[in-house]
Amino acid sequence: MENLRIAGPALPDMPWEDRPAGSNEVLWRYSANPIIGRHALSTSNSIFNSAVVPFRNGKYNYAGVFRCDDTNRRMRIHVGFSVDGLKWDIEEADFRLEGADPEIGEWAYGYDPRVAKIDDKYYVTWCNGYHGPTIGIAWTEDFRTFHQLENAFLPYNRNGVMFPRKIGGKFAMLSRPSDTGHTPFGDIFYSESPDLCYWGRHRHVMSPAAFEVSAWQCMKIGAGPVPIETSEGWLLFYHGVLRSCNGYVYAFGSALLDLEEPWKVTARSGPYLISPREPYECMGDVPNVTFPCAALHDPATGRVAVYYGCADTVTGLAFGYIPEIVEFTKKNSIL
Ligand code: BMA
Repeated sequence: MENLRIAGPALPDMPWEDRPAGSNEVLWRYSANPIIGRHALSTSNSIFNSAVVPFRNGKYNYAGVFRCDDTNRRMRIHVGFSVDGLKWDIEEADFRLEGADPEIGEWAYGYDPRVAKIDDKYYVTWCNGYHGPTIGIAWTEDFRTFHQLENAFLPYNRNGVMFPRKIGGKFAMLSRPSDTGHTPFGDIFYSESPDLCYWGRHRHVMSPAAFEVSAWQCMKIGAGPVPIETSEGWLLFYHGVLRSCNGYVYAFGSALLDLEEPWKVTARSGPYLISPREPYECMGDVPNVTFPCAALHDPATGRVAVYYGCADTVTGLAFGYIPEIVEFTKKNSIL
């Protein structure tokens, strides 16, 4: 993968730690995980499944939207800023949405946010409560004012993840139709929109894998961070779920999607990249969950830092090289 081209702005100072000596892992965990503890706010029960982007604002170089469940166990989204992408100043008050049609603007709950920068705006998508979970969308330019748009889909839907540029002249999003509960099924679909109000031309992307082929992703799958554009296709990190005798286990792996027709999957990893193993991934409010929602990357060095929720309680970080991950995905593809 020496000649792999990677899109995106330069990020030479992104969070990073070299692969530990003797490790042959494609993605390795940060030695100081978790980077955000459950009690970072005075009211928080847990902070996880959260999204960050490069964003300059005074002394800060990064901004993010964080899933903070409070001690009523209400699911809320809070804004945070960081100098180095590791230590985060998360605001005590949850984020405020403006401008929505009052019929959909009434807040019920929100969780598992993602952020995509498209042109000069940052688009937040999240699982938004509206007679059940669906995909909410809001845009911001300053991480202060968030302008809420129409929900993208009918309930029930989760894991709405936008692409970082228009495709075929349209906004594009991956999502995972689901149910009102702890959905025991789930495929990833692709939808497009000319105006961020009406979404259509829905296309199937991929289903769970056969148990005999890749068990960690045999029950349901869902898109993770905003896909990364490379000359080998969109690099997508996605989570997969296995039902064990002790409940659901959430791991994540990688896939490559066609650049202009992203519902066409060109490679998909059989082995996982990260599966719950460390105490902070295996112990918490929901044991055995590693759930990626964001990635920072630097095109010149190929470095990527993946932010993932751990056991629905805290936030962790894992590092890798995009060319190696692309090669791993192709070499171990189950297609
Ligand atoms: C999913 C979502 C995620 C969560 C996961 C494991 O359905 O609710 O937020 O991390 O379950 O509990």
